[in-house]
Amino acid sequence: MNLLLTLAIVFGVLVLVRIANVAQMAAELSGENEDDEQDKSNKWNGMGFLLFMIFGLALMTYSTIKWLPLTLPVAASEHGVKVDELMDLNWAVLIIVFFITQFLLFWFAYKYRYNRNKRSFYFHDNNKLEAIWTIVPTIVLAGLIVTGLVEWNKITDLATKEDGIKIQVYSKQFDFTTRYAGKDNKLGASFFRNITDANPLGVDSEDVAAKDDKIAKELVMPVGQEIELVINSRDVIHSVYLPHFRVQMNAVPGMTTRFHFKPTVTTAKMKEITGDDKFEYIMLCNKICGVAHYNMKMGVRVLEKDEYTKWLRGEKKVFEPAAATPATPAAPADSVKSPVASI
Ligand SMILES: [Cu+2]
Repeated sequence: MNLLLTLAIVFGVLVLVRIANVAQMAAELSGENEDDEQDKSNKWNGMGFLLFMIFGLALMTYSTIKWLPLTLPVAASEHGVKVDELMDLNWAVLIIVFFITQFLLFWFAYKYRYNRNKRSFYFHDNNKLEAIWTIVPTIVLAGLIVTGLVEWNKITDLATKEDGIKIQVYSKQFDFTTRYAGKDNKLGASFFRNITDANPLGVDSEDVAAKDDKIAKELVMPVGQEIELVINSRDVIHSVYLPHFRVQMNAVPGMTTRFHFKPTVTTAKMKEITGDDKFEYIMLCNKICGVAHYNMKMGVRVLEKDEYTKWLRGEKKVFEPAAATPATPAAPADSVKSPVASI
């Protein structure tokens, strides 16, 4: 079938070439001026450029408008609103420049097609022109970069934000686990050698701060409160990605990364905003971390403060009082079920 198709295409092209040759010979025989032929051909090529431009730009505009509803809804975090503003500004500049340059590209191809009556104007250089096309993009780009950097520094500046509710996001191939700091807002220390089936995060059972730590399989946050995600990985690099909150931070084995932000829209409210009863926030792994990477995700909910407190009360502790007694502190090497070589 493929062979037939290839042969059909090859013969099709050959036929077209023959037809073009015959047309040319016919024109020569009928005594038409070769230059006129050339002019006509150039004109059609120029028109072709214009048609292609109109078709391409119309298609681009149409598909942008058509698929726009599939993009993310309004940002559900305080800094996310700023991120979106910067994104919109960048898009505005890009779209304006895109339309101007595309128009000029195709218009020039049409307007300045070969014409034997016109001679091109030669000049060696033009300082004014060069200054304009150097200075204008420099100012625009510097403006975009500086505003972006200022915002980025605000987002990542943890020094002034030590008041957040601490939630650990622990990543491994191929799932996330969350740990909530409890009343003292201190996460108990953890160490990979402590990892057992009963203690998947390797939390130190001797650490007083760990006593009230709670563990869960979803990320639940109270609305309007500063949240500090404390991010770790057990094996390879993962990435904690919360698209609706415009949050992303790598989870790196052997070190702790953090992200500080404030959720501003509850799940219930976002259902209203999107008009989608089934809407749920989601956390995804955004670093290709292995075969099941595509399925590495966790449900996220943003609740009113009292709902959050109620929910947290119902979750289980890392060390339930009964299970805490037989736990062996400073576990010897033979108790290590999942050694992690990378730390
Ligand atoms: Cu991953």
